[in-house]
Amino acid sequence: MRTLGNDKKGITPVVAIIILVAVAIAVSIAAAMWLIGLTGAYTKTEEVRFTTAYARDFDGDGTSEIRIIIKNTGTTSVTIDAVYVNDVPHSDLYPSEATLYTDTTMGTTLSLPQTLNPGSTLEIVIDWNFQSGVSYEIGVHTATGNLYTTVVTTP
Ligand SMILES: [Ca+2]
Repeated sequence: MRTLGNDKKGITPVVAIIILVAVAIAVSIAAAMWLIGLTGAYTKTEEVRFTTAYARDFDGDGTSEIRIIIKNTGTTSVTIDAVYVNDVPHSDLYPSEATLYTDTTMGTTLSLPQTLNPGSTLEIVIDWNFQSGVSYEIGVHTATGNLYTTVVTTP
């Protein structure tokens, strides 16, 4: 008895195609999830903008303070850990560190770091021995290492 011709125990072509299609779909879904995850990670951008930046003698002592208002215009929360004047952190300025206040009444000092949620703003009044008629580069430094700058000229 020769039964070689009837001895096919392998999968039929139809089953093979179904398995191939199922595997292809599974791989596609996995790839799509991975890409979406990547995109989500990359679209969480940090961005800080100055909505206000100018100098004025707010406390009437004859020297200017610089007032800035910054806004988190990115899609992730941002932590401000220092204010820079001409590339120097406010706590390292010479001959004395700058004092930061929460508003122009200069009654409450502002301590850093401060965390800003997307869309929120932060007002900072910088008190230092700013000279008259000088352009200063004011920067806000974030915990992720970015420095956002603007230039303010004192009156
Ligand atoms: Ca002043």
